[in-house]
Amino acid sequence: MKCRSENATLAQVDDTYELEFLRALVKRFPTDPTSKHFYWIDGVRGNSNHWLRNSDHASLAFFAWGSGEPNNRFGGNVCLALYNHVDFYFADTSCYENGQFICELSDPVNPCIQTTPPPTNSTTGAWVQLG
Ligand SMILES: [Ca+2]
Repeated sequence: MKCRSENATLAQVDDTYELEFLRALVKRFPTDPTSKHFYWIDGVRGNSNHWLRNSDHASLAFFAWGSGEPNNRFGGNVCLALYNHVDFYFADTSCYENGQFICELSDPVNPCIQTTPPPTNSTTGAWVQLG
């Protein structure tokens, strides 16, 4: 998994503060409104609508679903992402969608984001890696 190679995990979005930090960050990246943009965060669907962390399989407690989500559209929506068509709130989606990975280091003050292309401005406290 992409984050693990950086000694990080997928971003664990545990509260409104982290959510809004990441929403503001991803909104700095170029977005084509006619395309789908997914930013993967830590969460995998267990049974029915029970969501777990990938890392330790703890139950997710914080959700910020976008309008109409989770809808399990076309079935198999077992991955969790911030999605541009719901203003970068949570969406359940197929893990096979083409998305970017938001990684989080164990230091919660310094989350990192891996994506291309880079944001137009660097963000204090964020760390950007191309590739
Ligand atoms: Ca969905």
